[in-house]
Amino acid sequence: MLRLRAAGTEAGLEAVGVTSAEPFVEAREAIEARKARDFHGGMWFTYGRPERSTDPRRLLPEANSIVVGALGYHRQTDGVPHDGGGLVARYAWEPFYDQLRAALEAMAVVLVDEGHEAVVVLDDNRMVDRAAAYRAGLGWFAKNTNILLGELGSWFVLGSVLTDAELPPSTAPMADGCGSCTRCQIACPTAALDEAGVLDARRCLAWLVQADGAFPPDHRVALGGRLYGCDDCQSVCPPNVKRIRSTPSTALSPGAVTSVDLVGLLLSDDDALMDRHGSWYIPRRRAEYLRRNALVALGNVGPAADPGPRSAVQVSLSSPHAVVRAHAVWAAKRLGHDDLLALVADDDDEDVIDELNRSVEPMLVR
Ligand code: B12
Repeated sequence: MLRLRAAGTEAGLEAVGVTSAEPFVEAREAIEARKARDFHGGMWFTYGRPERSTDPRRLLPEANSIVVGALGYHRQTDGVPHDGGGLVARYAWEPFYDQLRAALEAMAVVLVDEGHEAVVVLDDNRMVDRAAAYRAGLGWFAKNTNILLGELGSWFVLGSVLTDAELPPSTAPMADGCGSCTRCQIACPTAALDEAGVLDARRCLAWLVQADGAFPPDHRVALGGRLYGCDDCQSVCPPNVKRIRSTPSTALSPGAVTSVDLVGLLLSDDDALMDRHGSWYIPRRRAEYLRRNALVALGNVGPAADPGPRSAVQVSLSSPHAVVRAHAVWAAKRLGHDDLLALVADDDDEDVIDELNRSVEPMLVR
């Protein structure tokens, strides 16, 4: 176990724990309960086949143990230029899942060397990562549903190595430490966490940027300048705030993407967009959904008086994709460029017509 842990920590893991390969009964119940209340908002992931995602032995029938690892992704942002709007959530700034996979593989190698089977799994529809981390004693389920590693905070991605080795489980799950704190619930821009520990994905901006179809009109203004993901429920969490103040964070890697120039994105061609951002969850792997998100963000941050946002909206109004034209109508109205709507006056797509008829609160001119 010492060799195993050392392999993981040398490869960058900040915490390693072990649990049995028994099914995650509570996670299955939680998934079913959320589906019954429609809280999954059309998500599939682990919700698609909960009987599989909550039973590790569906992945490795001989599994006896799960070794769980956590890789920290908080990075220093002092002096990082902010590039024209489109905010990217921290977990997507760098390929942290690749770094996590490499660290888990380093532990798998140790197990295989000792004659065991080992299967690495992370951020995969076939396994509930948080439930494994919780049972392996890495942290508790915070009210924002993230696994909070005590004073280390929650800026961690999680993954596992399933193995037939019989490893001694770590200590019991960590006791709840949120107490009476409700900061994450209050900070959520769309009240998606009104019930502690239960996320209503229909309102969660992190899901809405990944979901298919129109961006829900009621949550467009709340999206602000976000392009991908949302960090609000973690940014306000006291252990996260404290850790950032007291521990110097790792520097950002060259090539990290913390924000994306929205105008540049909207003026790029689809191939360039997918080349740059293809590792993100983009609905149906189609660039028009990235444009949709960018148009909502642009409608919120503008600046309305600048020629760049105006020409990005103008180009988008002529898109062959109705979802892009429809959201460009919204952005044009938000930025006060109603004169551009003449470009879609004869559009016969229902969604575009609906947007033309929708009343939109103009953005305050800055
Ligand atoms: C689907 C999914 C999403 C969905 C839904 C998230 C959700 N809360 O269910 C969306 C797209 C919204 C999303 C967003 C994010 N995600 Co996500 N996501 C997943 C995925 C693929 C499955 C999660 C899942 O199974 N949910 C099902 C529900 C039922 O699980 P749960 O919320 O954990 O449920 C437990 C708690 O609710 C608890 N519980 C039940 N009742 C109560 C009551 C109280 C009072 C409390 C405290 C707890 C509690 O028990 C439940 C069962 O175990 C995992 C990867 C994986 N394969 O596991 C990543 C994962 C959960 N996501 C991750 C990340 C980083 C994020 C974001 C931070 C990214 C971002 N910045 O935008 C946000 C965080 C939003 C949030 N507050 O959850 C990490 C979380 C790491 C961590 N420290 O916890 C994971 C584990 C990916 C990874 N491998 O690292 N995600």
